[in-house]
Amino acid sequence: MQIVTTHKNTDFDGFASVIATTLLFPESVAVLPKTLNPNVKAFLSIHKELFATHTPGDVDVKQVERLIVVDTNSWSRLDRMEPLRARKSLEIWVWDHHVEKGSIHAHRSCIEPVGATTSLLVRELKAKRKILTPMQATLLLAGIYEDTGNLSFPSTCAEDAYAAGWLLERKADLNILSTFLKPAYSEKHKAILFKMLQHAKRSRVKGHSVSVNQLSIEGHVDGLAVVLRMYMEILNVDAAFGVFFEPEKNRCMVIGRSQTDELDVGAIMRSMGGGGHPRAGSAQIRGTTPDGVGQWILELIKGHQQASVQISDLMSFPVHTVTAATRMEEVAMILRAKGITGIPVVDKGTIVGMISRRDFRKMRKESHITSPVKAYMSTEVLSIAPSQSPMQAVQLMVQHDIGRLPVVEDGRLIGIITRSDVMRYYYDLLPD
Ligand SMILES: [Mn+2]
Repeated sequence: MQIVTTHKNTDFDGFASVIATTLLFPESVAVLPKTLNPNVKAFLSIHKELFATHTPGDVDVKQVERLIVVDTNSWSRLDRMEPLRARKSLEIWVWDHHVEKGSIHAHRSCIEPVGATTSLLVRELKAKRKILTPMQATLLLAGIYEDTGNLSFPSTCAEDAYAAGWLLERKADLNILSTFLKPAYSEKHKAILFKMLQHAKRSRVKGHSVSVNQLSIEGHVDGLAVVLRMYMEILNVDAAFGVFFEPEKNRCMVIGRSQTDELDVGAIMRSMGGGGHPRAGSAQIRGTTPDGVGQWILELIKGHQQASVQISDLMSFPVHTVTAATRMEEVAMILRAKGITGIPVVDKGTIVGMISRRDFRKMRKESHITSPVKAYMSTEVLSIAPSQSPMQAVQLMVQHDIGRLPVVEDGRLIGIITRSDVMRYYYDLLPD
């Protein structure tokens, strides 16, 4: 006999993974632990006939030749499977997304750090071109959505989104799903936020209002970023940091959020070994006290003030320029050779215009290619100062639908910043 089971207090990812396994290997008997999460229990009470499941009490463990374990890799999290542990002849397969080594030694395993175990099984169902009913697709999508916070937790991978897309194609029903999934902001989150607010402190660091909050939590809690965002908004501070201490693992999960570009949370988190972008970041720190981590954050904010990223750090220079008398054909050659889409027009170091690939469309006749730039350039030129922030550059580019901004200091052109420079800055720094 071949059985498939998952961890106690089964969540949707565990349950969906069990069902996905039975679709992949129809000879598998689905065995669910006695303890199920309340929302899974509610779902099962309505869909019982559609999903054939058994309890560990129903199966004769002696008959089991192959055990498939999904969404966990440790014996202690399984329900009544201990008798199988010592069996030499037992074959074990594992599908899981928790990459820390567990106590189950599998003969065959698929363990990858994706957002939900269900996504790994969906990948196989897809490869084997299995046919799913809308009901099955709905359950599998619930597994992915619950573990990834509707594909929004930082642990979400492309694999999860591919799997979700495939399940939606198979008519997964989002109305049913939202009835059973707990909201991203749950009772647990509410309790954490309440505790944080009880001992909330505000401090003023380098002109910014900042709140660093330390809290012990029991076990890993997903979606703490939602809590931190609410915390920041309620306290109305420029930046908020949550230091969530997990005593049994002796580690701190640090989450930071900022509402100002001058306080670059990503830079602070990178200094702590994590990652992020200017307005959001996180880090995991082991073997330090939460208070120590809090102190460290404040020190870093003090130190990072001068180092917050300015346009001068991102701009390119020297800048290629042309004069108002340069001929359009020459501009075309320069744009092509340099792989750029626009170029400032200068007169004795001062910008007098901007000529871009788009301006070539204004030419009516082929012979105009020999005309001077002056005839086609745009003379209303926006510029930015080297001390301004990347966000200010983005705002100007979006407002005026332009792809590049000359960087001007004391009336002198000192560099150029393009949309891709800014985007690279925002996206390259995002954590894995
Ligand atoms: Mn899971």
